[in-house]
Amino acid sequence: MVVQTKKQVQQDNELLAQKIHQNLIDNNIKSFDIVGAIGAGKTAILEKIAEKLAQKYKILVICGDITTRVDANRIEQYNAETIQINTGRECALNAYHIHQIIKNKDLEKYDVVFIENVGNLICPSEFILGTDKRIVIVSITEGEWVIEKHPMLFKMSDIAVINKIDLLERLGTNLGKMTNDAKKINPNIDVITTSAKTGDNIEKLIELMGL
Ligand SMILES: Nc1nc2c(ncn2[C@@H]2O[C@H](COP(=O)(O)OP(=O)(O)OP(=O)(O)O)[C@@H](O)[C@H]2O)c(=O)[nH]1
Ligand SMILES: [Mg+2]
Repeated sequence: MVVQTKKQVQQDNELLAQKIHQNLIDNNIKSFDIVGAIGAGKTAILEKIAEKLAQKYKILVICGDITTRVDANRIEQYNAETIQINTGRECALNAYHIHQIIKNKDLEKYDVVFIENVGNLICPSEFILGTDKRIVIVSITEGEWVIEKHPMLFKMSDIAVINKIDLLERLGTNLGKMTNDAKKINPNIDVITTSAKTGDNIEKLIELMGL
């Protein structure tokens, strides 16, 4: 019997993620994984992105959730191909989940791959997935302390999205603190505020992604 330590599992995950990334690069695919708290607006933002980009690019979206096909069905309405992974009791996707999907796909068909991770700000920090960029999404409804209290994903992300700014006046959340916290944790991170409801700054986010 072989008992793997957590560190070994993460190392194996990293190797597989590197293989996935090379495979995506070899097929000229731009790839992004989206992490963030439950209900922060990951799917809503992907819906908006798919709505704007599905004419221009052939998009594949892989959605991770404990159960259901709700998110994949939502995004599919905007002409992106979707695959839903149900993780059961696992609180994050890992490279093995992505490998299972990618290995059976004709990757030449796609231009962009998005992966929406299971909603939470903790577990996804343990596993990289082999994408070009990681995007972390929080919203102002989670309170201005959410970034300060969950620094891990901000350390390892390229773009931080603060969503639901259409609700700012009503909630009075300290947006400046949230932006400063993200920059303090990771000076290289791009911070952008959005509203998936009104579409505010979605174009700018797409630009930041280089799409
Ligand atoms: N007012 C407002 N509501 C939003 C915005 N973005 C998302 N919502 C709403 O917030 C709720 C959760 O949005 P989702 O897109 O499902 O969030 P999620 O991060 O994908 O959630 P999980 O996949 O369950 O982790 C939905 O009712 C959305 O309509 C926004 O910018 N403004
Ligand atoms: Mg979702």
